[in-house]
Amino acid sequence: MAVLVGDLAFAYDASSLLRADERDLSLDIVVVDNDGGGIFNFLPQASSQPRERFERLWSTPHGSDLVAVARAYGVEAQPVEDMVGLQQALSEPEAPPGVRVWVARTSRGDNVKVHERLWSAVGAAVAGLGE
Ligand SMILES: Cc1ncc(C[n+]2csc(CCOP(=O)(O)OP(=O)(O)O)c2C)c(N)n1
Repeated sequence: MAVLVGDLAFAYDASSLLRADERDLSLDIVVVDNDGGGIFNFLPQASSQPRERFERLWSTPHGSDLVAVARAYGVEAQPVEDMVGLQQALSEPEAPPGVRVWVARTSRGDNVKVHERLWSAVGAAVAGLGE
């Protein structure tokens, strides 16, 4: 089984990894690490407030190495180098049981731009339906 979580959610509950190896678990935890709450970059505050204020009050970047955090709890952890490598690791049939953490570094700003492109494409496609 695999779960996908944001970096803040992971950081809040990281202590749940303690002694995870003693549980009968086969779990891959994929962390999208954009150094803070990326969801808030979609709010008007992201552009209406000075960057420093927005980062302090909304994004709350942790600045932590989450691979090191997971390893400190005794869990196997690796940075994600690319999507192909992650897909192969998650579909590995011979993977030993246990908990593994995969940390994918992303950018909150780039994420908003990707969504804006998708919204434009969807809007254009939907507008084309009426023709
Ligand atoms: C227990 C709890 N605390 C705080 C919040 C408020 N909250 C909603 S989204 C969010 C940020 C989540 O950040 P992250 O897990 O990094 O995911 P991302 O937004 O980057 O996808 C917070 C703090 C919440 N929903 N639940």
